[in-house]
Amino acid sequence: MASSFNPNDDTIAAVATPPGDGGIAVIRLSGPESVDILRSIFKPGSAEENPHFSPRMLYHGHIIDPESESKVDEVLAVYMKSPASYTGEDVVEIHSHGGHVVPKKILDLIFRLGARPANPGEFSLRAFLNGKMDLAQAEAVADIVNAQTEDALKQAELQLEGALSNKILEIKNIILDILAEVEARVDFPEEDIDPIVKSALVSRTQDILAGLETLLGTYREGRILKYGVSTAIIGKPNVGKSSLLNRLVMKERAIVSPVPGTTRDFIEESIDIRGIPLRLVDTAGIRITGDEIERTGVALAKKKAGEAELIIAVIDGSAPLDDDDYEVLEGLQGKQAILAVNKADAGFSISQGGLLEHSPAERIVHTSAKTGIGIENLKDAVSALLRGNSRRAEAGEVVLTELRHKLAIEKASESLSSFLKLLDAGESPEFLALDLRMALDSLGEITGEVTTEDVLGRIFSKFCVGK
Ligand SMILES: Nc1nc2c(ncn2[C@@H]2O[C@H](COP(=O)(O)OP(=O)(O)OP(=O)(O)O)[C@@H](O)[C@H]2O)c(=O)[nH]1
Ligand SMILES: [Mg+2]
Repeated sequence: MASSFNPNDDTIAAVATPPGDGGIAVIRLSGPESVDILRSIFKPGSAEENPHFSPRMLYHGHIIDPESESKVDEVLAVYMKSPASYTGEDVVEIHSHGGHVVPKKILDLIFRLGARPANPGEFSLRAFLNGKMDLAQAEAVADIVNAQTEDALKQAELQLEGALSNKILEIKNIILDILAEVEARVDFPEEDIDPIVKSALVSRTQDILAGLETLLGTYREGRILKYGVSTAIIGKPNVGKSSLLNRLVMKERAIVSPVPGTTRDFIEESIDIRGIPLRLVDTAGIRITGDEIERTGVALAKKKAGEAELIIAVIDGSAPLDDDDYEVLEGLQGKQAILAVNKADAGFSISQGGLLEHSPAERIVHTSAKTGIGIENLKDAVSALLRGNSRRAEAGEVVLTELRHKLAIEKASESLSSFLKLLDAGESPEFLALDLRMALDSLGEITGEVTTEDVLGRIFSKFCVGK
């Protein structure tokens, strides 16, 4: 472990709740001075003169500025003694009133008394460095905070409980066994490995490789769970894009009107479709126009369509297609796209055959944003397209959500494949051991046994302050 962090020698503090309006805020301290700092600013509400602060007891009182002796706020405070705390250090949490002013005033007092502002993720970094959790678990903490859907939350909770870490540990233990077998032969490099032992090593390694392959296959689902899917609703003006967005998010979010060119700016909303978080963007209707503002909107719509991972293209099925529609349809080439043939309530006047030139049948859905017809089919089509052939993870099954983990597993697989090749070629045990060690190191990166300051910096800086 990188020792230059010296995690334990100073005391950090931050407001752990989001800024802004709120009934209460939680100010958190971690480090050796935490309790002393609390003692110097806390005056108990009851007769008790100078509270002893028994661990895990909630104390009611006031925060007092020790210089001016003025009351800052009425609070509850709790002390969690090292090592039985989130960070493994002495931790104090002060529950103050919320808002912008009070928590900041208390925090400033705390800084005056010697604590320093915590960096993003620094509480979790300390928890990791103090062995309270491994790196994959620390990353799961951030995922819990950032989860957009129930499924994403469940997955993050699984990983925080150690589901991924345990799986990696199991695999590492098997590799360690294989390594022990191989190393036992290092002193006899001229002797060939017994064919029976050799075939056992091969089959065990192949089993591990198959397990790693299965895990890698979950990344598509994991990524979707974690990051959501950027989705642009596009189409020519007046086909019902904004109506469709409103229908999907179940509120009057975007302005709808019979005037073509109503939406100019883009409107973004997050929704949960069959457990998949979508970041849905409604855009201006795409057409050639003399209006400068609308033209800017059209350019923005095309940009959003270009960036989106998924497109929901909308056409008005009750009117014949025109050039503006064809421009939209032609833009779908090579894209993940669903075609919503909207206004299904108002009759149908385009040829289904013509549409099939632009989209496979299973991606064409007839909808009415007005009545709600076909909306469930649209959700099914989106979910089927995004999940593709990838199997949906069963409840309780761990999936890969982190690119970092995926890359580490790929590296480990490469090393194990190389080990198999060298074993087959009758290479000396020393060389074989090298590949096995590399595989172990790669897997160790996931849980943080093998890591660098740089990697830690990158991981924890993505956290919020106070976590
Ligand atoms: N009959 C019927 N009318 C619809 C449907 N969806 C939308 N409309 C109507 O079509 C008109 C345009 O709807 P919008 O949702 O504003 O269309 P848009 O594609 O966002 O239009 P722009 O923002 O101008 O590009 C409105 O009068 C809607 O009430 C539908 O499914 N059926
Ligand atoms: Mg609109």
